[in-house]
Amino acid sequence: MRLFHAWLSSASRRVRLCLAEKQIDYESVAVDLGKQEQHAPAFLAMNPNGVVPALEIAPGRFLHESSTICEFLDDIQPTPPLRPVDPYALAQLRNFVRWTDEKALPNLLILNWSLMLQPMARQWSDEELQQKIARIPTAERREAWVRIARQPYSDEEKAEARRKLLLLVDKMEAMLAPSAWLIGEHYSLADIAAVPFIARIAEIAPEALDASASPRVHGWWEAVRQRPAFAAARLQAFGEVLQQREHASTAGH
Ligand SMILES: N[C@@H](CCC(=O)N[C@@H](CS)C(=O)NCC(=O)O)C(=O)O
Repeated sequence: MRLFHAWLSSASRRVRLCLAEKQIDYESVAVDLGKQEQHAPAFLAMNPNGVVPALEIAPGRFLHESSTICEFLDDIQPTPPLRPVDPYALAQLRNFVRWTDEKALPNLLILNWSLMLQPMARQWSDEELQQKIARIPTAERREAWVRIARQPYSDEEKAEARRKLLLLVDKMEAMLAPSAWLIGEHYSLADIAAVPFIARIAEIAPEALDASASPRVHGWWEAVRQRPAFAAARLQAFGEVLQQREHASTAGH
């Protein structure tokens, strides 16, 4: 298999975590989101939405949507199982994953893009921007790129995005009352879906994960970080990556 992904992307991280839990070997192909490699025709042939990740499961056969990819991986490699057998618990798992996609990701996007993409996108000329936008296949992402290039999110908007992202912690605190994991007794795709978001919250709002503020999520996060798959998935801190980039650009001058 070949995984086309970005190291800092939450959806990519989700798939890397799943591949690591399953101990499935794969070739890693990094896609540079800043250079819009995800909008190139060759990438759109793998994922028509123009976003990472895309997984090549056999020569010329591709899958997209991180939640779909994870369920596919759980089907083809059943051990360790990452979904409950009980249909009701499975439906709950899917609703939670959908919640992270629909409610948490858009808010994380505002924060991450402001940090990683806006400094570069604001420098594009109108002509460059038009050319780049023309390659983006979805209206939603065309708007997101125009927004980040021309109308940066205000501090109020970022604070609101942060507040909404943190609702995930409250949701998880409630879900973790009966067990150490989000759905049922075992680590599952629900936990995997949450990990990239909590990893980011650990950087931008660590106090939200304190034992005093959210004791169950605190314990969950400790347990997650002890899993060998967590290390294998390489969720490097944004701060570290930014520092490395800074260092590389000053070293080049
Ligand atoms: N629902 C998709 C979301 C994928 C997604 O939004 N990927 C982001 C990174 S986390 C991306 O590729 N952004 C670049 C862009 O929109 O141009 C999934 O779960 O696979």
